[in-house]
Formats: sequence, structure tokens, C-alpha cells
Amino acid sequence: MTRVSELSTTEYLLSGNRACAGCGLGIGLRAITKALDGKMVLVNPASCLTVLGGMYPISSLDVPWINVAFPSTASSAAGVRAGLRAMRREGEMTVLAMAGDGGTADIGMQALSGAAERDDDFIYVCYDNEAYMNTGTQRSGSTPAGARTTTTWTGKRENPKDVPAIMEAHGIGYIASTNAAFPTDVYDKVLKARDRRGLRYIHMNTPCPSGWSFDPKDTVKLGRLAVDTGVVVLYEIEDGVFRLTGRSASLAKSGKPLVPVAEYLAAQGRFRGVSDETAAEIQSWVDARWAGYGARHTPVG
Ligand SMILES: Cc1ncc(C[n+]2csc(CCOP(=O)(O)OP(=O)(O)O)c2C)c(N)n1
Ligand code: SF4
Ligand SMILES: [Mg+2]
Repeated sequence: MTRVSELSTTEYLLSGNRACAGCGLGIGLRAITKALDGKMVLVNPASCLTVLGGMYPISSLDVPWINVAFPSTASSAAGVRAGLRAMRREGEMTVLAMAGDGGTADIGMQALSGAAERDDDFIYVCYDNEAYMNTGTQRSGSTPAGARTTTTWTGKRENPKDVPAIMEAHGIGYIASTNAAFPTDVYDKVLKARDRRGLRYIHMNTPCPSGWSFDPKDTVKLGRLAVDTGVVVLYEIEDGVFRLTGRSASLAKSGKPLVPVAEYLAAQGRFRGVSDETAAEIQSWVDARWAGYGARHTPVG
């Protein structure tokens, strides 16, 4: 596993960008662009990522970048890839489609499903801040149960969609789940994805201080707590083989119980007032998923 001290010192996400203080997306994006060493075309739809970049003619991201219509990220990325191939420049750069959870789990799903079915050749990263954030925190298909948003005033009732599982059902060769609080986990997964062909899907959880209501200084702490409670699990599925990675693999190996989910809920304003019953349901959901992942885990070697 790559260490932070081994990451390139070249920055592609520049200072003065328009992300909120403590934005998890910024941390993840920094690791992704370092892994690709800037040799990429970024394709993205309306989202906090667009806002972070700033308005034309300025840009805080030092890579070629195309903003596309909300539902069309994956089909646009397939088009960019086809264009590079026609120009015989496909070996020069990676096509990176990157959309939020709203632009992936909900609005972009049909284009993404089509690209997965065709096994189009690009990396797709869903950065998951668990709501439609840049339009004011509306619930998405990825918002967790119990979370208050401006469209779920008393807390969302449904559990989030499992987008990596949907992608797995398409039979693509590389799928990963990561969290921006673990930049080297993000980095290593992007490196691995870069060197494969076909559609590669990475689901990156990105703690969002503004939408989740926590202190911006605690972004990494909260992302780590998400993993220590099993709310977010770090794993990859390579050619159908499921493997826990990094902190999640260590937790499973230790055999110790996970941190209670109640600690994760208590750390965020969006879960304020969640009932004991809902908290118990969330805990059962996390426990069942963790047991399922543990049963599928294939240790290295
Ligand atoms: C077809 C369409 N519907 C709605 C919008 C308005 N809109 C722009 S960004 C956005 C929310 C995006 O949410 P998500 O993909 O989760 O990204 P985030 O803002 O959370 O980073 C919405 C609803 C739009 N631009 N186009
Ligand atoms: S709303 Fe959340 S995801 Fe969007 S820029 Fe602010 S902290 Fe980042
Ligand atoms: Mg979002």
C-alpha cells in the first residue's frame, strides 16, 4: 500500500478552489488526480465538483475538463474515449467520469448502466456525499436512513441504494469502495483501475461538513469513524473476487466488534433526534452487510 509520504508533490487541485472548508470531495479529488498524474480528461455533470472548479474562464483544476448534462456523464465519457481512439491518442490519457451520488445512483444511472453493459473503456468515480448537496441538501437514493435533508425533514426512511452491487450485476471487471478520509486507499484503487481496460467503477464516500452538519476540522475523523463502524466498507471486486482492503481488512482480521453506529450518528447534526428504533434498525442493517462482506472476503495470497 502506498504511503502518504510517497505521493507525488505535484498538485492538480489548486488552492483557492470553491469547495467548503473541510470538504471530503477535495481530499479525494486531490488523491485521484495525483494517481493519474494529471494525464486525464475529466467528464462531470452539475454538482459540487463543478462548483469547486469555479466559473469559466477560471478553473481550480489543472486538467482538461468537460462539464456535461446531468444524466449523460457515462455516455459523454464513452464519446470522449471514442474521440481519443479516432485521433489515435487513447494511450496518452485516462478518461475519468466523475459524478455525485445524485448524478450516479439516480439521474445518471441509465447512461452508466449502458456503459457497463457495453464495458466502455473509462473509469467512473461516484463521489458520495449522500445527498444533492450543491442545490441545498435534498435526499438522494444514496442518503442513509435516519438522515435529515431539506426533503426529509423528519429523517429519511429508506436505506441507501447499493450502487457497487448494481455495477457488479453488470459483470464489469473492477469495482471498488473507498472513503476520502483514506487518501492512499483512494490513490491505490485509482492506480489499479488506471491499468485495467473496460469500465472500472469506484464508489468514494466523501464526508460533507455542510450537508451532514459537523465541524469542518473533523472530516477525516468522521470518515474514519464511518469505516470503524462499518457504515462504509473499504473493498474491491476484481474479476468477481471480493476482497476487503486497508482498514476494513484489518478490522475483519482483528475479529474485534466494530464501533457502535450510535457514535457515528451522534457525531452529525443530520441524525439529530433519530429515534432509538431507527438507530437499532440502522445498526442491524450495518451488521448484516458487514457479515455478508466478511463471508465474501478472499484474503490475499
Ligand atoms: C436534469 C437536471 N436536473 C436538475 C439539475 C439541478 N441540479 C444541479 S446539481 C444538482 C444536485 C447534484 O447532486 P449530486 O449529484 O449528489 O452532486 P453534489 O451536488 O451532491 O455534489 C441538481 C439537482 C440539473 N442541473 N439538471
Ligand atoms: S456542500 Fe459538501 S460536498 Fe459540496 S463543497 Fe460543501 S462540503 Fe463539499
Ligand atoms: Mg451528492
